Amino acid sequence: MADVSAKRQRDPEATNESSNQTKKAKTDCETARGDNGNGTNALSGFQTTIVLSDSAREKTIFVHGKLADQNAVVILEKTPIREDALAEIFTASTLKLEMRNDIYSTYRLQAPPHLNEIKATVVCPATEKHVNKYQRRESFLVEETAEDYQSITLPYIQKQSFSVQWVYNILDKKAESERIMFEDPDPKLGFVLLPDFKWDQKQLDDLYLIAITHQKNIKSLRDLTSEHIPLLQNIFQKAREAILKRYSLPASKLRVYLHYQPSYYHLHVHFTKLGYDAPGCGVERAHLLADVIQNLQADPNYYKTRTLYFPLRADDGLLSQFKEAGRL
Ligand code: DD3
Repeated sequence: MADVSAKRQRDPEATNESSNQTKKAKTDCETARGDNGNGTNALSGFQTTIVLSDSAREKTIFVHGKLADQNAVVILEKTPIREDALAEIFTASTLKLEMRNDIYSTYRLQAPPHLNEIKATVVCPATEKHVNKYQRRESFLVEETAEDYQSITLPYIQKQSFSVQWVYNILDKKAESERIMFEDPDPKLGFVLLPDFKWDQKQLDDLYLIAITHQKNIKSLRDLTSEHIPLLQNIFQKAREAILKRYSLPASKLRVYLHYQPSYYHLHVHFTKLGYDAPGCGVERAHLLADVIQNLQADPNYYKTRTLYFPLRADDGLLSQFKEAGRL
């Protein structure tokens, strides 16, 4: 951790993911990617610095460390037990009795390795922002008027120039092209629909897809006006159709929404399964796409003029900007 903040002091651009330094570092991490096929693996050289957060309930752990001399964040998550694996779990596992009492007994069950996977997500090289993001922090609700957006938020996000290179890689088929589930290539109304990182696609319970617009100049909800209604309706309709076709999930089982603030400033829409308590689906951050469309129909400048509320983490640079402006 200490070296991350030290790096920042020396190099104010250290959080800019598209900096040359980061580009060079990427190749070092690249060699650490994938299975080496000789018993070692991409993560065998990972040196843990600190556990950023963990959750027994969510069965996750977020770890900061070094991978090939670069800062890295590794996220480990136990995957849900699938119904279609049950037969094999019951027949092919070994059981160790822990205790027996009356009609109750508990065991430690060791499932066959292929049914006992842990999903691992690696961010390397990780910026200070990535490291901060996964640290448990208090958050604060911010009230952002239209003027606050112009004088505080917009200058902040422009100055940060958050890299959305990974989004462009998806749109340009330079990454994840085989994961694309549906695409409407229209430059104005089009989008790409694909599984979010958070979803391993093994079970529908935690279905999480994102629709990323081909238009590159829409940063967030705040940029939307009535002129974007056709785009939003197109995404709403075609993505739900594609999800029905592919996963047999009807619109009545889907939560379709935008985040404000988003985690990246390129317009995208979240599709999660109703009943899955997806991170960021709470009222303080999620705006239902159906509501967004209706609000724009009622008032073309709804999102340009309304006061919007959202939570910011204690370590978020934008929060400091709101504090400095005396808005918190
Ligand atoms: C991200 C928000 C961003 C760490 C992590 C995720 N879905 C992504 C790159 C490719 C993707 C995503 C930033 C980054 Cl774990 C830092 O998300 C992604 N590809 N959410 C997909 N399909």
